[in-house]
Amino acid sequence: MPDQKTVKAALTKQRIETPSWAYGNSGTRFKTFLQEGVPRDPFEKLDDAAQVHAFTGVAPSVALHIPWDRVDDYAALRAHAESLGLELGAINPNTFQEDDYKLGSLCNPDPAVREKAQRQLLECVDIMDVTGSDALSLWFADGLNYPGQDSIAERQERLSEGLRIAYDRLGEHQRMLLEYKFFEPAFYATDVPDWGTSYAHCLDLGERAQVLVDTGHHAPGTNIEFIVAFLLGRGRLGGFHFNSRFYADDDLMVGAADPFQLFRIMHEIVRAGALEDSADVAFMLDQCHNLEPKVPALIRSVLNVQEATAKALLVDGDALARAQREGDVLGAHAVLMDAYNTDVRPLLAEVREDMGIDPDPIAAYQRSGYGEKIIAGRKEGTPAGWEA
Ligand code: PSV
Ligand code: MN
Repeated sequence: MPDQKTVKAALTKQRIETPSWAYGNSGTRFKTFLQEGVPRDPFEKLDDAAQVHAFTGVAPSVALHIPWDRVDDYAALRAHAESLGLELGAINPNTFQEDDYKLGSLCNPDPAVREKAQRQLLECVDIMDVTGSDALSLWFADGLNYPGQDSIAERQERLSEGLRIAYDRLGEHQRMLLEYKFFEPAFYATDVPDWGTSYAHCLDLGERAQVLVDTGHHAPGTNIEFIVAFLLGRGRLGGFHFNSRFYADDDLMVGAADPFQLFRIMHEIVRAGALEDSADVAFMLDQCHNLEPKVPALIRSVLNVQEATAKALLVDGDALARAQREGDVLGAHAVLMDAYNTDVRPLLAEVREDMGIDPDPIAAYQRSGYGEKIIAGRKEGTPAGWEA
């Protein structure tokens, strides 16, 4: 059995990045529901993120989305993050909310639009230089709604060209993450629809290009842990966007829809030693909280990732390997299920006590009065959100 000390040490060192956009207003295709107390700018998003970190102890970095988080002075934003004990994480260029991008960004048939998108990626690398972020995290809404609308093959060439320009601009300690999504907003063909397409582009680009797995971006029934295991084996798993889905890209709190899937993913991570910092796998959340209050929802998500991780760490690797070698199908499955069925909440409570934080982060947050404080203090101004 894995010893408790090792398991606890791994849980203490785990890092989960929260997305700036999860603190702002968001919505469904039909409506953006406004919440009270929502941050009005990226600085206030960081204030909220600091709460998630304060109560969980494992969420010290925040991903930014540009232009949603555009500021005049990124050094000041970085300084604000550092004053809160935070770091600025992955930079995500948004090339999907301008009219120019109606027919795509890097894959657009119009060279002027492609150039505009390329410039936007380069601007994001400039921002990374100031914020100290190590990852340029790319997702493209590019795709087609109708057969014949554009050339699928030529769009791949345009994509290669645009990615190459951004990749070549990266500094030595920076990397590119390429996220895929099987549909939406395009319905007939998406330009980076799956991990295979992303992987192929990453191979072309070079070692510092890696695949980003957003757990909501697969067809129903896809075996995501297979993808994770494969990419880990090739050194090309750059990170995750964790969230839950019941139907499409639902962006619900991770671990809400299928905690067993999350455990299976974390099992592959632990097996490959990829929890270690040196593995450079970024564990990021990518969620929208439309009904539930945002800060406690993010805390809940962090706890869900921790629980799945703790269970994965409890898998008896020796017993599993033995059963697998002997072809003991039921025995091997039982080893995995024993770990999954363990109630890890007491163990995590101990980990938190050892870290000097409250064993029940959600209750502690609710007691803190922060939720009431932001509702009272952020009455004026425009709340941050998808349209901002
Ligand atoms: C797209 O659905 C996505 O998963 C990408 O990561 C975006 O950057 C993010 O959601 C926010 O729109
Ligand atoms: Mn995502």
